[in-house]
Amino acid sequence: MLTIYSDSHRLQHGRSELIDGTLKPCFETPSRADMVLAAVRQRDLGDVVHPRRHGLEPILRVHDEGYVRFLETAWQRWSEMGRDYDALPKMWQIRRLREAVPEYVEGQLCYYSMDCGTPITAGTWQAATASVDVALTGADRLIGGERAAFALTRPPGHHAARDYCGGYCFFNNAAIAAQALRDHGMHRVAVLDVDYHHGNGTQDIFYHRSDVLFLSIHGDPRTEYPFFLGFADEKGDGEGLGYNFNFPLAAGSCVSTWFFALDCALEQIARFGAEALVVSLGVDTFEGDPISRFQLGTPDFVTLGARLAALKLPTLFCLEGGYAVGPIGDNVVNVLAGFEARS
Ligand code: SP5
Ligand code: ZN
Repeated sequence: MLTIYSDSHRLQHGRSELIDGTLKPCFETPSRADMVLAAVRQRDLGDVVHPRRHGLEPILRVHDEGYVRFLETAWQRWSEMGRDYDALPKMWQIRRLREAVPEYVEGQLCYYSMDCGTPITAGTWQAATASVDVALTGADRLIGGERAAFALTRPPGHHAARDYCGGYCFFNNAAIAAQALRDHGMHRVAVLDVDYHHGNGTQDIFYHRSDVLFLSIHGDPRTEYPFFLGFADEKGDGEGLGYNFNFPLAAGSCVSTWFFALDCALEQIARFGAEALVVSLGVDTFEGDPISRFQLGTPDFVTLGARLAALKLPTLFCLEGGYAVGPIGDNVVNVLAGFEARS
């Protein structure tokens, strides 16, 4: 399988995130992508190519222009105030506060953020746009007739919605790629999110649409991040009613429970008649993940890949979470190798 990768991911290197009440070193680090790339090479998954630049147009098909311009200028405006440390929000536009977009950069940072774990740094814009290019180059390959591609996207994307960042995500790589597939003639696209955390951004983006099916298997938001979305009764709205499926599982759920939910999701994808599949591939479902609570073992990821291959669809994998840095490479490549073995 072809891998698309850019060194620019390194430019996103935040210092800290707010977790359990304290500022801790970011879990989402450059070493994650380095480890995945090393495993891709070591296990001979296939060629590794650089992304092609796609510009802002495909991003603006999915994201709000004000939000995009904010990300483009945020670091410069923040650093012009003499600040040389990461930009993190400290307040949110919660209920009954003014809804207008603030003018001041710090107000905008608060307005356009979902959490205090997604630092904007000097290189965020470059890294986030390169990550989108990685996903879009993968989509190009599918459009060109390839069976599958692996977009080694970092920073990840599935928590980023139309007009906010969060959960280490700035642009929703998988959603932008799915939209690109739609714009290039694929009529029905399914996005399956297997990251431990609900893909709130992707759900938000496609919630009113029937041409992109969204499905997510994740830790139950009653106890797990992102808390405010990802419940089973969220089924889509308007035209999109019946095209959104959430499979929240209790934290600590066992492997067979997880695979049962996967089978339910795959059945829906087959029923939908998808012409292509985008997989939001987080491996924070791993038993050793430091911030998550499912129990998949490294060999289980081979099974996941094999089950995905059984759909017989053109498939684009976009990397999302996974914070057990040592095993992340094997876990990710196991999915891709399991897929290839059954293709
Ligand atoms: C892409 C992705 O996987 N983003 C995840 C963002 C999660 N951020 C908040 C995690 C909170 C975890 N709390 C448990 C801490 C264990 N001490
Ligand atoms: Zn995650």
